[in-house]
Amino acid sequence: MKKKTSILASLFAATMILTACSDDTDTAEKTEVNAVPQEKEAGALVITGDTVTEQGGCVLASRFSAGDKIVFRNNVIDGITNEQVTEAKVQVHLSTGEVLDMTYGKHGDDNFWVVAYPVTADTPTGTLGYTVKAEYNDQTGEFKPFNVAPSLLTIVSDEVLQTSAEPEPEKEKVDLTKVETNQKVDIIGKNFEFNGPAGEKEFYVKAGEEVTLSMKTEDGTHGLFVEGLDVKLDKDGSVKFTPEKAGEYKIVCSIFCGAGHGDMTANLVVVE
Ligand SMILES: [Cu+2]
Repeated sequence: MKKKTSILASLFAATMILTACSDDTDTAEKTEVNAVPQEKEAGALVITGDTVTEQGGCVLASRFSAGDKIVFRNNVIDGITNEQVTEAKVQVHLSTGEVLDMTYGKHGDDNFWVVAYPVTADTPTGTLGYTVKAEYNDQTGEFKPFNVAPSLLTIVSDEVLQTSAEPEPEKEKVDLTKVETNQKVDIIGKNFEFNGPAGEKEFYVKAGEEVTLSMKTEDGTHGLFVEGLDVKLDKDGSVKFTPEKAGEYKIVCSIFCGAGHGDMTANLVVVE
C-alpha cells in the first residue's frame, strides 16, 4: 500500500510539471524538471526528467507521430555536491539502438540537459523505450521511465493523432511584381515570435542584391536561421548575404527556447 502511495505522488508531481513551462512570465517560479526521481546512491548521479513535444511547445507528452519531435529534458545532479552537473557525458539510449547526445543549456528560465529526436514516417510505431545515462568523473547515473504504458513513449501513426484541427486560412495572394522590397531586414525576437519593427512577418527582398539581416532579442534566448539559404545568426547582430534565387524562405528559431519555440517563424520572400 505504501508503494502505491508513492507512485501516485510521483504521478501527481509529473502533472505539476506542466506549470513549469510558463517561462514567458517574469514571475515564473524556477521549477526544476523533476518528474520521476530515481533512487539515489552515495556518489551516484541522480537523473530526473521528462519528455515534451516540440510541436505543442513545452507540453508534457508521451505520444508522438511523424513530423513531431520528442524533446528529452533532464537534470543530472551530482550525488556528492547535489549540484547540477554541467559538463558530463549525457546520452539518451533508445530502444531502436540509437544514441543521442544531450547538451546542457539555458531554456526559458531553467538550465538543463536537452536533446530533440525527430519522429519521421520511418520511425516504427509502438512503444519507444529509452534510458538516459550520464557519466561524470567516476560517477554514473541512469534514468528509466516507469515501465507502465502511460509512462512510456509511444509512436503512433498520423491517423491516430489526427484531430479536428482547423484548416489553415489561405494566405492572401501578394502580387510579387508590385511588392515593395527592402534589402535591410530587421527582426525582433521575443518569446515566442519573430517580427519586424511594424509587427510584420513577411520580409521582401530583391534577388541578386545584398541583404543585411539583423536580429535583436527583446526577451528569451533565440537564434535565427533562414532555411534553404544557410544563413544564420546565433545571437544578436547582423549578417550580409546575397540571395540568388527567388522564392519563399522560412525563418525559424535555431535555439530551443521553450514553449512556443516552434511558433517562432517568419518568411523571407526573395523576388526577381
Ligand atoms: Cu526561440
